Amino acid sequence: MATKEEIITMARTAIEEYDDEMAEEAAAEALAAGIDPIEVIEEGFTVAMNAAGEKFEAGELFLPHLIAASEAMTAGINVLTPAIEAAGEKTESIGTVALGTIEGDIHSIGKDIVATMLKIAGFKINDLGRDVAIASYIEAAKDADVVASSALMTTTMVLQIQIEEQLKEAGLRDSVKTMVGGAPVTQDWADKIGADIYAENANDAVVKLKALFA
Ligand code: HCB
Repeated sequence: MATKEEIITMARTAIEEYDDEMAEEAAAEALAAGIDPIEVIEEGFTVAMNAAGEKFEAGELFLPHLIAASEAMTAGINVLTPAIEAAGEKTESIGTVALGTIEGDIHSIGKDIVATMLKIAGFKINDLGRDVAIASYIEAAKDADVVASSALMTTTMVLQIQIEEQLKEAGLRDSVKTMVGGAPVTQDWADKIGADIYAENANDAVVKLKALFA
């Protein structure tokens, strides 16, 4: 049976070689070997995906490469998700989180991982999808305890301010907590716009939201 290091390497190679089948195989081998699926996602797929993003920025890769890499990552995650959900705690709902990728932004992989992890931690998820209009977050806030946005681009993260402002205008800001995340988002940014929580990754989102509702 392959070792953890070999499986993590295979997961990275699958992204580097845009190989959906290899990504599925790495995921299946990880499950068979009893390796934490989250570790495979974070140490394997995500590391290689971020490297692809850097190469894209440097002009060494082009959009079709990013699309192919993200398809491979999604294929691998699809194999892991049922196991992650099955291993999850079956608790009463702690609270409802309305979560979406912000207007103008179609990056959904990270948002989906956050949704899965929060779900297994006992939160009810209202997945708003991607390219979510600010008005849709405000509407969803009426039935949520947390409004969470994901932004992967510097050009779209600025719209997270709009969520704060429009929640205030609708008189809803005091009845919900807001969470922001996504690669360019930082704690400084969250503080600047007045978001309640910044989560660096899915695990951080779980820890911080659980603490909030403890
Ligand atoms: Co895309 N892209 N992309 N992309 N893309 C980025 C984001 C760049 C940084 C790449 C680069 O230039 N270095 C860049 C943005 C630059 C900027 O800031 N302005 C970029 C660009 C420019 C673009 C296009 C504009 C390219 C083009 O068309 N010319 C285009 C966007 C079109 C649009 O949105 N309107 C585009 C398209 C794509 C795809 C379709 C090929 C693909 C997305 C597929 C999909 O999501 N279904 C893609 C990908 C995959 C990336 C990179 C390579 C990886 C993103 C990713 O999935 N990471 C990314 C490079 C990078 O981010 N370093 C690149 C892995 C996940 C697990 O990490 O950070 O998303 P995550 O999520 C974490 C974490 O942030 C946190 O938890 C997650 C799990 O741990 N988190 C939250 C996330 N959301 C949260 C919300 C919360 O409330 C709390 C925590």
